[in-house]
Amino acid sequence: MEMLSTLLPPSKPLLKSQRTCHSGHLARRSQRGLTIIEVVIAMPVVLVALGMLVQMMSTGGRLRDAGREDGIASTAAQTVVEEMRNENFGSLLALYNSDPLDDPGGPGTAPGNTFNVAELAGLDPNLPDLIGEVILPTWNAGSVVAPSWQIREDVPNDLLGTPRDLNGDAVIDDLDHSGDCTLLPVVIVVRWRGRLGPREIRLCTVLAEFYG
Ligand SMILES: [Ca+2]
Ligand SMILES: [Ca+2]
Repeated sequence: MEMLSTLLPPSKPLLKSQRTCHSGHLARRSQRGLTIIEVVIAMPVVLVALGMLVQMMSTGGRLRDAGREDGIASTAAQTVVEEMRNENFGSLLALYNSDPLDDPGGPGTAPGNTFNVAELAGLDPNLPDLIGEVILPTWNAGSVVAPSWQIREDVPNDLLGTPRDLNGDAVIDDLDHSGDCTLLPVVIVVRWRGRLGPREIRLCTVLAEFYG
């Protein structure tokens, strides 16, 4: 053993600076490796989070647009009702039916039973411009080419609440009440194709004639 120790020089202990350099190198390698692993693990998470954020922003945008469309449609329907309230009660049938020939101011001068909401009609070029409709408890006693519109109590319509008494005699009959009705149920419908697809709002009300 004495001989071996003589022949083989004793291994030199590492200097402190050498140990520090070696361990620092290992640490940097470890750190670099961990950083790459972390990036690889984090990338899908970041991508999923970004995807969810984009989806949330897109959904939020569609909902905001749909809310704005509903507001436009509601305002348009309410405007038509206000215009009807400002008209002579006895002229409402002629003003808001589909026959332009009986318009009180001359043929084609009345609003009729349809109306346009330009901001909504423009969303889909395939839809007609007239996307609003006025529905009254009417009955055509004439024909398609020569209509004769009446106000009737016996027309079944859930939205209008008919059959119902419209002239205050507590009787529901099948007569024409365009000359003596005191209540006129009205439904305003607006249909359009918006950001969330086909949409529709209905405004149901009852106009009444008041005697001063
Ligand atoms: Ca008319
Ligand atoms: Ca009646």
